[in-house]
Amino acid sequence: MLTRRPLLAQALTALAATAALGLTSVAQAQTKWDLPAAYPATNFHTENLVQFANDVDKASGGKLKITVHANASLFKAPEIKRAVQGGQAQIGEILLANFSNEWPIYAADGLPFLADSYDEAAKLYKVQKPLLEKKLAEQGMLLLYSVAWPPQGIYAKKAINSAADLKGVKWRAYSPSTARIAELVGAQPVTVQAAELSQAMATGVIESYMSSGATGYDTKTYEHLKIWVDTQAWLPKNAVLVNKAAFDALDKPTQAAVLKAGADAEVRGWASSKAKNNEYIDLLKKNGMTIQAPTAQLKADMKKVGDTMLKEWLDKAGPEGKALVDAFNK
Ligand code: PCA
Repeated sequence: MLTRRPLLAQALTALAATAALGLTSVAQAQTKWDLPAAYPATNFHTENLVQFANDVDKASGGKLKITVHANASLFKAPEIKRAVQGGQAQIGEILLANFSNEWPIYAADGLPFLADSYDEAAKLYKVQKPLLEKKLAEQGMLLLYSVAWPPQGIYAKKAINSAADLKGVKWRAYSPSTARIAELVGAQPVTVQAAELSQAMATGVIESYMSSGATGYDTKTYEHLKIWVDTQAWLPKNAVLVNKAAFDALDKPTQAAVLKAGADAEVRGWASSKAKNNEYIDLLKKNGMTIQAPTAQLKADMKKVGDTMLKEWLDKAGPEGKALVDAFNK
C-alpha cells in the first residue's frame, strides 16, 4: 500500500509512473498508426473509433496518434483485414461476415435468425470470441474489440409480403451470406460495399438489400427505396484488429492504453448501437420511409432461408462450427 511506504519510495514510484506516461520524457518518439474503416465518418462505429483514438492519445500522453480513415478512403472494406495482417495499416476495422469464405466462424454472426437480438448477439460473441482471438493470433493479429450493427431488415421499393416478392429483384449484397440469401429467394445478387451503396441505388444497379437502419440512414436510402421491413434477422459485427508486430513495438504503458481504450470502446459501442437503432428507424420514418413489420408468410419464408443457411454453414464449419452453435444454444 502506497501510504505505508517510506516517502522516498513513494516519490520514486510517482516519478516512474510519470516517466512511463511520457510526461517528462521529450525524447520518447511518437508513434503514428493508420486506422482504415469502411463506413462514413458520421456512422456510430466510426464515431466510436474516433473517440477510441482520442482516448489512446490522452492515455498515452500523446505518444500514440491514431488516424481514422473513414468511408473506405484508405482501403476498400474487403481489403482492410489483409492490410492489417500485412502491416500496411497497424490497426483497422472490418466486418467479420465479409470473411466467411476464409473461415466460416468469422461469419457466424451473419447467419439469419441464429442470433437475432442484442442479447443473443452478445451471447454469440461470447462463445465466438475465443475462437476469433485464436485464429487472428495465428494470422499475426489481435482482436481489440467488436461491436454489433443494429438488426438487419429488408429495404425495398414495394411492400414485401413473402419471399416470392423478392424474385428477380436486383439485390445488393455486402457479404457472401447476404448474396446467398438472394440466391435462395430468387433475387439477383450484386456485391456492393456500403461506401458505394448510394451510387448503386442512384444508378439503379440495385433496388433492394438487407441491412440496418444505420446503413439505410447513412446512405440516404429513403431517397430511392420507400420500404424497410423490420425482420430483425441478424446483427453482424464489426471488429477492430491490431497488427501484432505493431502492438509489440509499443512500450508497455502504451499497450495498456490501447487495450483499455479498446475495452471501453466495446462497451460504449454496444450501448450506442442499441440506443441508436430506434433513432435510426425514427429518422427513416421522418424522411418518408414506411417501416413494415414482417408478415407471418415472410417470417416463415425467411426462417426457412435461415435454416438452409445454418445447415450449409455447419457443413462448411465442421466440428468447430458445431461446437460453437452448441455452446451458443446451451
Ligand atoms: N451495415 C453494413 C453491414 C451491416 C450493416 O448494418 C452494410 O450494409 O454494409
